[in-house]
Amino acid sequence: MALKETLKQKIEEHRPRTTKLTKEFGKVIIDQVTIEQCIGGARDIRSLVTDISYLDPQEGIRFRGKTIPETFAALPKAAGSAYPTVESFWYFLLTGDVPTDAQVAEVAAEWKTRQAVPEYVFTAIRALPRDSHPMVMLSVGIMALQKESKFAAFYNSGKFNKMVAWESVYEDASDIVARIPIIAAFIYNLKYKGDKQIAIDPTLDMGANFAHMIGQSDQYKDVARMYFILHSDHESGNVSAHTTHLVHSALSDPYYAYAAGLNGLAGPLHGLANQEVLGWIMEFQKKLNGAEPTKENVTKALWDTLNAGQVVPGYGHAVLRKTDPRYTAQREFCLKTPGLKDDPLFKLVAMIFETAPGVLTEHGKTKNPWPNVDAQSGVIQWYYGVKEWDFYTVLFGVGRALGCMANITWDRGLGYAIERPKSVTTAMLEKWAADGGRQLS
Ligand code: NMX
Ligand code: MLT
Repeated sequence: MALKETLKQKIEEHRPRTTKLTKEFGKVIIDQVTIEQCIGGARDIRSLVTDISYLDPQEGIRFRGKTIPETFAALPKAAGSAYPTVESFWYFLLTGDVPTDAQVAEVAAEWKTRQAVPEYVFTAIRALPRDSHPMVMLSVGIMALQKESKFAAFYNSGKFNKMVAWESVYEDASDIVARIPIIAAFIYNLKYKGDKQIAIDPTLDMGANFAHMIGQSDQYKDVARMYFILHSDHESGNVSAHTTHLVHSALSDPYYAYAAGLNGLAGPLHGLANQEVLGWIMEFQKKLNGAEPTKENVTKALWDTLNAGQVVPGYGHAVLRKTDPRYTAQREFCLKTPGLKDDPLFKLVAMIFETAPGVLTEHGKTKNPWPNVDAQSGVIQWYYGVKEWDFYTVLFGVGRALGCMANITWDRGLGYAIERPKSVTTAMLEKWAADGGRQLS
């Protein structure tokens, strides 16, 4: 069965579960909210539902119930590669099923029919100053594509129907995931390669074609596949996924929603941390002035950052309390890649990994002194020659589209409501504080 038919069946089978929960068990309490959470970024409040991925603080992410190694092991691989195609992962994220080779081939063929980007999108990006941040360019590219939205057209057709609205979200979602790597490659070539563009190779899978379009080596094809899969989804409370979900909950179409998500991803505490990590490392190397990095000088650099009131980029997490398995997956990739494991930058990142958790623990503020995904990702890009580190968040944004688009397809399938949490005033909090706590009604 084709992906959309399978999805239709799954959504229809799932709907009664959601209806039963809201109708029969809607008043069951699953959490309570403290003043600290209310002021402190809604940390840990259980108020979102997704079955696409789940983040355990100790274990890290599971996609559709599978850890990262289980996901990589289970999915069909790209020809001649140890890594799955992004197309197979998309099928898996949407349906929870490991696709057959034939099902993957269908997705790949479908993406090829969707991936042509209209010229006006490139014209809009070219109109920006060349020194605009590449995340601005990506966001503008996605917004420019909005006029293509099938969901918006369906809404405006006068025939809008909640039960089938997910189908046009699926169409937009599929167009976005097929086109975003093309836009990203265009931005890369525009900004850093004098606008020398490389045409799509229609014989290649998504990751391999991206490598080809940015003029990369064959080895980079696996880097792209691994990178896009690892960055795809981190349950739905992170800034980019939550923003996409929130904006789409107003029935803004997937283009509006994902451009908003990308704008959140561009924050230095979120996706932009990958650019910050490389910036931090380069600054540190400059200060070393040719000397070898040691535990002592890395410790000093970490303290200099902390004493200047800055965060150590790539460390800490709002949910995780252990080393991010996405960090580990990339570290293992480095360790098994001849050349990369002996690369001076990898060695420095490994030294920071040895040093930073102790320094952050001594500093005593962060609840999680361990590295997150961003601490390791830039080193791999750098090694393969993608040295323009302000581009790294764009790579994150290409991967994150998979998770955000799968989530909002299901949001519409299950008819999730417009999101609208309740505000309180400071005076109310002060009154509840003085009363020694408010009884939940
Ligand atoms: N370096 C220095 N201080 C830190 C760090 C860090 N890496 N992480 C947290 N803290 C501080 C934090 O600023 C806060 O200080 P204050 O009380 O003065 O406001 C205190 O520790 C408690 O914060 P936590 O509760 O541990 O972390 P929170 O959930 O608020 O924030 C992050 C999570 C990820 C925003 C935070 O750890 C951070 O800023 N890390 C560095 C940036 C980064 O790597 N972001 C990428 C996250 C992954 N991603 O790709 O999105
Ligand atoms: C992410 O991948 O979105 C980040 O790790 C941040 C998060 O989960 O909050």
